[in-house]
Amino acid sequence: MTRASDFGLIGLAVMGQNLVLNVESRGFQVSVYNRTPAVTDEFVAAHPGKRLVGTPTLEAFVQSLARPRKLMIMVKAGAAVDAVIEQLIPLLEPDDIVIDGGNSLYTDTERRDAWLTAQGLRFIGAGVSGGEEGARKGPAIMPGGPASTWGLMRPIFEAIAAKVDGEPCVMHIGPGGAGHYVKMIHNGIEYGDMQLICEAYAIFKAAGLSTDEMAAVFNRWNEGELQSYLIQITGKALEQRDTETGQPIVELILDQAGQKGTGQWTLLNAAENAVVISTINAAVEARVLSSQKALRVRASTQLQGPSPNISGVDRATLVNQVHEALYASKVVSYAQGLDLMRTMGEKKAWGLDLGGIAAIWRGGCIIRARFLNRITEAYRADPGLQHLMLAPFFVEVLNRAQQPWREVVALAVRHGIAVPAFGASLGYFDSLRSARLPANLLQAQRDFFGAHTYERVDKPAGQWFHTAWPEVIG
Ligand code: 2AM
Repeated sequence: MTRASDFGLIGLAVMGQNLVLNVESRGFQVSVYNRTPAVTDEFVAAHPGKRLVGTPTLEAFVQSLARPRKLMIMVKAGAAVDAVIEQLIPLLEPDDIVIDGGNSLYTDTERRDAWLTAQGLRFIGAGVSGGEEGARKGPAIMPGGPASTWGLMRPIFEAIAAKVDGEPCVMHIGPGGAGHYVKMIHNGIEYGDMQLICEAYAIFKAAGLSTDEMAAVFNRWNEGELQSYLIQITGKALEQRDTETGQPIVELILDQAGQKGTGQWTLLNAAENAVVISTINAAVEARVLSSQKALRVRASTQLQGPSPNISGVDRATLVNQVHEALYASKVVSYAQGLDLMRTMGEKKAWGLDLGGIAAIWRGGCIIRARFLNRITEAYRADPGLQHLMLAPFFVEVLNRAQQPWREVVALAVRHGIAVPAFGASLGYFDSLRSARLPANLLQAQRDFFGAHTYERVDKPAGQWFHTAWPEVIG
């Protein structure tokens, strides 16, 4: 070993390996360690001539790093992260920086932050998005932790992050668990985007479009307002043929979706904070129902509905209407995710820069999309923006889209095509724009059975009333 390494990484699974290669490719020397030493040896041997230092023990790993040490843990989220930290603590020195780059739950990150801070160390919980390819070529990075680490980590983070218009897709998100929290919201939004696209596909399928015709639609959409990585890969996925049968591969894939939990975490957090994220909610639940295939097959023979065939509709009109439904629903979904981030950011005093967060999501990550620029602009124009759906640009989009959006949801409902996320988004839109909701009757019910009292529209706010409701027997 010639000199101390600039950076170290623990955990050489594919994400870890790709991140190491990314960091190294930017001119840094990287030490690597893996619990199973053979993996380290193989990895280093597979990349001759690179500035990689393979270390057989955690002690040797720590000793190989320049101080203050900057080391990233890329092991399975959960107990493994704690196990590694436990082993690291006695080996590290004050001010060393430990980064957890895995998909950790933000409350775990908060706990680890307090734990390492108490040891005189510095902890960064960094959300890293972009999958294996992003890790290698440039992910979006959402680091949370003490501000004192940002200046030290910035050169490495900015060097390895994706770039959009020359700007690196990384910023210091906030203290404590803020980084992993924002990554969690990113994933929730990703669930929403994916489900909305699937609902568009379901409608096209009911209209009789072939997968090639659908691919052409998504490819065209990817040139416009909906341009995004997920629209792009949808077009490509629909074009793909099975090598064995020659059939569109999508039609051969079992309709049973998996999930790793970040969507459910988002839902739990929204419930805790009384924030409505109905689109993301619908998306998570759609995955749950999809996974209950046997139950659905049984129900399909017993529960009746209309034929999902809508092949009689005018295709060009339908495609335009679905475009609007998808765009508007997507706006609602992002607005809800941002609402949750704003609420939590304020509660935790994280000082989240929502416009900045939208900007770093433009590259590297799964939800990267052109329209994120519009979100950034909305927050730049009005940093105190209460709700994305009230930003002038999005008001216009939603007002333009609302009629075709309704047509799509109505058509789907009439023909028994399940569109839970389109429907949830439209329901939210209509609730939000209702100056008066039927909650007056709800308040009457609450007062009726529980004497919960109510305010009146014709009396000043803060005055509470109770009615002597008639007695109900039986
Ligand atoms: P391994 O090669 O020794 O299994 C993904 O599982 C990565 O996390 C792998 O690099 C794996 O190392 C590592 N990993 C999982 N659990 C771990 C633990 N408890 N301690 C250290 N590394 C762990």
